[in-house]
Amino acid sequence: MATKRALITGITGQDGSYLAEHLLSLGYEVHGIVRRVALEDPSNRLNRLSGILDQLHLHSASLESFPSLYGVLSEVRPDELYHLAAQSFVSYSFEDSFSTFHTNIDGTHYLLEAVRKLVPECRFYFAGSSEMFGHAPEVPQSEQTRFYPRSPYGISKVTGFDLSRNYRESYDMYVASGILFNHESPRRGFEFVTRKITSHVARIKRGELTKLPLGNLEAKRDWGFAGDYVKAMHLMLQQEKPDDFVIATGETHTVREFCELAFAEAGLNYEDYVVVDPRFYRPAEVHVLMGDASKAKQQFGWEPTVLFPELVKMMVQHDLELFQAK
Ligand code: NAP
Ligand code: F7E
Repeated sequence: MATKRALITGITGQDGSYLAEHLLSLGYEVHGIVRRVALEDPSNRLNRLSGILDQLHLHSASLESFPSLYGVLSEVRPDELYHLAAQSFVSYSFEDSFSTFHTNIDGTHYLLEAVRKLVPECRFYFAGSSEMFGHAPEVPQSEQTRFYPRSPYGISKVTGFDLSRNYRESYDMYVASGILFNHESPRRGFEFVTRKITSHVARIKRGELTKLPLGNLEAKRDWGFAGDYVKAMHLMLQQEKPDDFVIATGETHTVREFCELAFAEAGLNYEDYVVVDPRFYRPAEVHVLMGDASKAKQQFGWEPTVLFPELVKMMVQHDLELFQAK
């Protein structure tokens, strides 16, 4: 069988790096879209890809530019396209909703249109999010749950999801959306709450910091491991027909519980260090997310292998070593 060619947008991010490794392990030829500046500063901006850089084909393009995306697609002509690039930080989307919409909505639209024009048989994955559920009318949330986004980020993902479905239905294209709940790892960005906590634990342990300022400690999230979730992205593009799937662990925990376990993992009591700082509250909060991934389990056998305590432990242990080495 001919080698399959995959193109990943957002390959430098947490998920992009795990997905690239997974696809390489399956024998794919892996291409990635990066911003031009990343190629100028590879040691910093491509650091998540450092172990596999020599096996990748990287192309510079911008989600803000249709011609640049069109150019890469006409050169690569992928069999599968994983569209992961996005302004993914919910807090920032309140500060600059306009650029979030431009990147997340127009960027998705440009890609879908370029695929339709150039490679309509290419299978397309859209990175949807549990933030689309927002103020959800039910717990747990499934593919049937109504969307009620509570941030510009959530709105941008609902629009990307609707665009993706509309291309599937209007042009008979293979477009699948994952509705992924929070997934974390030692490669998570430092501003997201899990990595903020685990990196602070490590720096407090070293005596570099004395406090961890956080916002809403009662928010509940369904946290899984990114390495498990990228496998589901790949499986979604291997089905006979394109469809949308929730990917989640089915458990929910508060930010406070995450703190409790993370500090305990380093032999500390979180109550001695965590302070509530109103600057980290959001104008509108999503209070409870918990996913029902039974459709994915039934259709392609996907299940999480890493649950909450193991995830916290993995991230804390990684950061204790990382900051020890600094
Ligand atoms: P991430 O670590 O923040 O990575 C985002 C990627 O998008 C980076 O490679 C970034 O490139 C790229 N990007 C951002 N703006 C861009 C632009 N204007 N042009 C080109 N590239 C741009 O995110 P992630 O956690 O891997 O998430 C991957 C996708 O899944 C995102 O679409 C996110 O919204 C979605 N998602 C994530 C989760 C989660 O819990 N992680 C859950 C549901 C959905 P630079 O390196 O150059 O900044
Ligand atoms: O916040 C609360 C905050 O920024 C989680 C993205 O990957 O997952 C992610 O979005 C919760 C929220 O992730 C702080 O209010 C408290 O309730 O880690 P987060 P997120 O907003 O859930 C979804 C599924 C995505 O799609 C997104 O791309 O933690 N929280 N105190 C805090 N959050 C942050 N960041 N910082 C705090 O100090």
